[in-house]
Amino acid sequence: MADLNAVKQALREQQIETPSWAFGNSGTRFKVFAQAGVPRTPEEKIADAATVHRFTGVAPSVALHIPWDKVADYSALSGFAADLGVRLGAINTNVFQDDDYKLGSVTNPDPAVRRKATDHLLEAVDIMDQTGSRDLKLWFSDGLNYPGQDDLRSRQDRLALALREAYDRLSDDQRILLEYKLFEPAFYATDVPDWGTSYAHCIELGPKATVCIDTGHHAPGTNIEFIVSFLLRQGKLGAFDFNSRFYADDDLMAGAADPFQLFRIMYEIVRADALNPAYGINFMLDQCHNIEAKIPAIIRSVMNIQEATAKALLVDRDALFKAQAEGDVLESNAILMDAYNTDVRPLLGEVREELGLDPNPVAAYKRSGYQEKIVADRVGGEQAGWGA
Ligand code: RM4
Ligand code: MN
Repeated sequence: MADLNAVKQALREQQIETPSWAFGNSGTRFKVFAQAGVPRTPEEKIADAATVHRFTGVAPSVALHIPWDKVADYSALSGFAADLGVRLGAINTNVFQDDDYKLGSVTNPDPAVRRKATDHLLEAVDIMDQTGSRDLKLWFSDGLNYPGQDDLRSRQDRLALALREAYDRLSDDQRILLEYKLFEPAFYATDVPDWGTSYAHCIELGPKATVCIDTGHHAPGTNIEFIVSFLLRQGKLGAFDFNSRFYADDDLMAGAADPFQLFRIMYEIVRADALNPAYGINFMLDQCHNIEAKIPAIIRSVMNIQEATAKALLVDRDALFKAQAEGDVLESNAILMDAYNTDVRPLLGEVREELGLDPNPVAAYKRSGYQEKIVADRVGGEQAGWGA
């Protein structure tokens, strides 16, 4: 049996980072449905993130996206966040939204465009110096639509050069998180398509570069927990972008499409004793809430991750390892499934009460009047996010 007190302590100490952009408007290429009360400024996004933390107790940091969250004074923004009880987390770069990046950013055949993109990465590290952020999160939309369009190998060389510049600019306590994605926006070849490519570049860079796994960025059917387990063993798993998907990069709420997969991922984390923030993995969300209310959706996502984690912590590992060593296939599987099939909601309710929180964060949020307040207050100005 797993030690219940240890399980509860691990759950109290768990930390999940929310993404500033998930509070803004989003949609598909067909339509963005604007929502009332959506933030207009980075400060309002941070206030919403702080609200998620207030009701969950486990979301103490918020990731920023530059230039979406550009401000004149990042130290002041950091102070603003601290006053609301949260801190600024990973800095996400954006080298995918400028006309210059049509044929790529750091892998573009034009050296001037590569310079511009690399300068943006360096600018992001300047911002990290002011926000106190540890993580520079890099996702490159770079890729090709047609065979022969550009030289695959040269593009890897260009990517390596840009990464090296960014890496050399990091201070000792800063890191690069290199994210990968199979396809989209490029449809034929992506320059960082998979964990192996990210891992190889991270190895080339050095100890301050690690892989970021976005759970929506794989081919259907990919065994993500294998990737988690492998990277943990290599000491190269730096972060997650959690979300869930039915088809491609759907960016739905974490745990909504496949809670069993999320449990299997969290089991590998627990198995490696990598859950505690001290281990250094940044457990982030990267989602879009196109049709559902954003703040309760993010609260729900945090709760889904907590539930998967609680189940993973409940796995009787001694019994599991014994059954595995004995080659008892059915018993091994049964032990894992026993934990997965446990209703952990009462346990998490207790954990929240021990943290001085309401056991049901979504209900508490709904009662709080925060949603009505932002709808009333945030009138005029331009809402953050994709254009409506
Ligand atoms: C990308 C990628 C990045 C995120 C952007 C908004 O698909 O997942 O992590 O920063 O979207
Ligand atoms: Mn992502």
